[in-house]
Amino acid sequence: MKAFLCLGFLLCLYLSTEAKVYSQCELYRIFQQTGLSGYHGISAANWLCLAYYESNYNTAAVNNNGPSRDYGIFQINSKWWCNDGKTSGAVNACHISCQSLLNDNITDDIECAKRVVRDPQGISAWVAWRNHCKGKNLNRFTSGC
Ligand SMILES: [Ca+2]
Repeated sequence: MKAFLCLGFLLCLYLSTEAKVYSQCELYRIFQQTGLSGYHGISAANWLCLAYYESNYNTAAVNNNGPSRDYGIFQINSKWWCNDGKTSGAVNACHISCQSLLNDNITDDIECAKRVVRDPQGISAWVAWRNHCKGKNLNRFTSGC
């Protein structure tokens, strides 16, 4: 029992030290470097707006929506895209563990986001994008970076 508690504590410590809240300009640079900016015709400002309203740029963000959960800065869903081992009928189209969407390395998150927008729904798959970013002036997301 002691060993389990210790393992649990270390795991929490590991996960909490690995998570990160990015700044807008830091994310902007990473989006440029990884080719997310402009991917599928979607500008950096749109990606930043999406990530802001989905997670506040916090990689540790998890939201439980009942049958499935959303993970990381892009709030990627366990029903379709990642595997959290507790979502029935999960597809895991990105072939990744949902836990890997919570650490400070967002390379895999970006690859998965690219996969999401290649689907017919495109960026409209993200409710926060539809509600807060679609058709809006998004200059404030990239100005000053
Ligand atoms: Ca990651």
